[in-house]
Amino acid sequence: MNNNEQKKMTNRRQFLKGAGAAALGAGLVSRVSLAALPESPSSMSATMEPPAEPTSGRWYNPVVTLNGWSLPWRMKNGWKEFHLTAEAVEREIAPGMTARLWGYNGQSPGPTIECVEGDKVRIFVTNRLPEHTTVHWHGIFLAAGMDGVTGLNQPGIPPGKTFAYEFELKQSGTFMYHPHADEMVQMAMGMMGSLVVHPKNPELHKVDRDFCFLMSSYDIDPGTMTAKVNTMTDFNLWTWNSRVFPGIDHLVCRLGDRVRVRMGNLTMTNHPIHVHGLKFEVAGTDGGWVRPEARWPEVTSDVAIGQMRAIEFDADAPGDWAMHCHKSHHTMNPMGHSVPNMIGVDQREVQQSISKLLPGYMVMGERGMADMGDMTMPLPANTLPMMTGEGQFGPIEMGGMFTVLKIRADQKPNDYSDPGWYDNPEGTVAYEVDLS
Ligand SMILES: [Cu+2]
Repeated sequence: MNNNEQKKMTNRRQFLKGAGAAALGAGLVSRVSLAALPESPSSMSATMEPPAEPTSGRWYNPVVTLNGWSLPWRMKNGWKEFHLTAEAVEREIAPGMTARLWGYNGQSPGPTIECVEGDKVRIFVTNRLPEHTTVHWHGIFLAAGMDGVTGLNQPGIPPGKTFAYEFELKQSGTFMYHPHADEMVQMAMGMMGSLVVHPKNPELHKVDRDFCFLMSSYDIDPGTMTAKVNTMTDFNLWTWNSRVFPGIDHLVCRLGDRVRVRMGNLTMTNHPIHVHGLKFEVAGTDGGWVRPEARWPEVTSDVAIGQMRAIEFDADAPGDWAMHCHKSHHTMNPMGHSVPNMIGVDQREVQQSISKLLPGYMVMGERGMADMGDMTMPLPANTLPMMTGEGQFGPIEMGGMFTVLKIRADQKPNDYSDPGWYDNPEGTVAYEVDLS
């Protein structure tokens, strides 16, 4: 054995001893039996799981993942053990459209991982994808060998294999996990999840409701199910937790609640997130908590690519309030983006001639495009109209990154169920002026 070979062997041995991700090869798994791994539970549903109280380990105030859930763990010799499985999934983007994506444990995004500052966590990652993958723990302070960049920090996890990541949490805040392997493909296919580290003292940064979601974008042609992975700019689905309006959970709050919304951006552009009806402050980033004296009031916060923002507000205004990305193309769904601007063009003659060839043909856009909000235009299978959703006063004419913040005086603590539309007190709704 020459020097170089010896060095390689030593490195390999040190690697297996624990400085780097511990490789559990197929042989090893069969020797120790699969029972050595914690369960890797799976969910097929896009229904919000109510906040999951911790069943073991340190107590914390759990988060609520929009259209999602938190991953259970087991305690083993002082370690909190989680098990992620990277795999192909089907995700309902909104009723009427399902996408074939990649994700974790049956879902895109994967389940939220919740732990507590000071926890020692061991996260097993089993790869059921057709290519190698890794997991990067975005924002977490850890040993370089646990950081998950293929080639730089570890070899990729080959298909069929399981690796373990181990770290002790030295911080609290809002983070995320995603692959650092064939990233363009794996993130365009929906591989990501939220990672929340709660403060060791549950009284610190305490809120009444703590929501979280990740932003991702997809390019899925109407009538198809699989995301195109080479798209650079022209995405047609702008999602929160791989859902679009009207499929995104409403943020239901009780009047007077202190509310946190944690959001991360893994799309290829920035998203100015705007909340109506009240003001908020950025209380945390993926670098940690913002000191109270360094916060300022806002109603829109730009979340740049690769950033996380935790905004906090007092839910002091009862009502139904829009919460959305302020880029108007990001509150639209796929169908209809190729319609030319026909505002002011008299299309009656055209309609007559085309109707002879295509009975039922209908011109669009003469008065703007709002008509599309209540149009029952036949759509190709498995896609969504550009503008959709129905409110108490008619079509909401939105899609994409849009949902409703519902603040109610009579909402029970810890009740996240939909209270229905706001009953506006008499005399508080914009009204038509009688000019007769
Ligand atoms: Cu946006």
